[in-house]
Amino acid sequence: MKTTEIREFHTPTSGIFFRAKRRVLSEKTAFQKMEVYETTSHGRVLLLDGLVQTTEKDEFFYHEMLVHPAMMAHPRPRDILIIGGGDGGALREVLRYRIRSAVLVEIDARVIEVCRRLFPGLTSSFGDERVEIVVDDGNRFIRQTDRRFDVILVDSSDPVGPSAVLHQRDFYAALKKCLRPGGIIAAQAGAPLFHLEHLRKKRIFLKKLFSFALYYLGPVPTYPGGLWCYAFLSDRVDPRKRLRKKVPKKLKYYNSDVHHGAFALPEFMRDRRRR
Ligand code: AG3
Repeated sequence: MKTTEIREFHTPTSGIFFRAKRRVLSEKTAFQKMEVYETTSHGRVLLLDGLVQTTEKDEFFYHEMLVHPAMMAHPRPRDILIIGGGDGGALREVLRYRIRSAVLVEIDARVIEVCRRLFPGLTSSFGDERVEIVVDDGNRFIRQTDRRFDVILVDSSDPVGPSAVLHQRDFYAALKKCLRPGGIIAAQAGAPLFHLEHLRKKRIFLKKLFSFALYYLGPVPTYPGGLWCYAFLSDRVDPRKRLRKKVPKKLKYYNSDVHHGAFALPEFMRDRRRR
């Protein structure tokens, strides 16, 4: 059988590879290069600019951990904003709650169109009546909207390319203005093994912006280093407190023990500048 090899380099000399059965799609959108491959081991794999964004096999590790800590810590999340996340995975998790509305702001309409066709397990929620899809630059959207949200999720890619701004101080300062009192932001923050310096700097500005600015961790087997970092940001809610709600049914990764364990940081990631 003819196969194609896909590789993502995590450093100049290491990375991850898949031997794909076939290439399902490869195109240059207005923003980035998008590829989808069919593999035996991981199902369909989506890459943007050569970086693995999602695989059908392990997407739940990431999407559940991006969404549930914030949704569970908030006493009553009603209106939700997702920045990025055009593959629909985060939205699917948000819709497990009794929310009023979810706005998804994705910069690249092609990501949405392609994922709708090729990743039905992720995008089934796009048709839900509570959902509004906006094709726009998230960084622009948050500066011009007067809507306010209870939970904001930042499902960006790495701090290079179109996602770079979504990792900067200015963006978080503007995002904070879109929160209702008591609101929570959860944002993917990168690979502790490879982005430690970036994470350290980011923690400094996040702590100045929010009373609670905490990193938490979860594995994502196909992402660089295998261990992924997320930021939990709020002025009111401490996610380490006991959860007061029932965890949605049928999750594959997240539960309340995982929630609390995720906020325990290994030695190399501890904040030595405790306030
Ligand atoms: N967002 C985070 C992707 C980061 C992957 N980085 C990498 N492979 N170097 C994923 C979007 C999924 N909804």
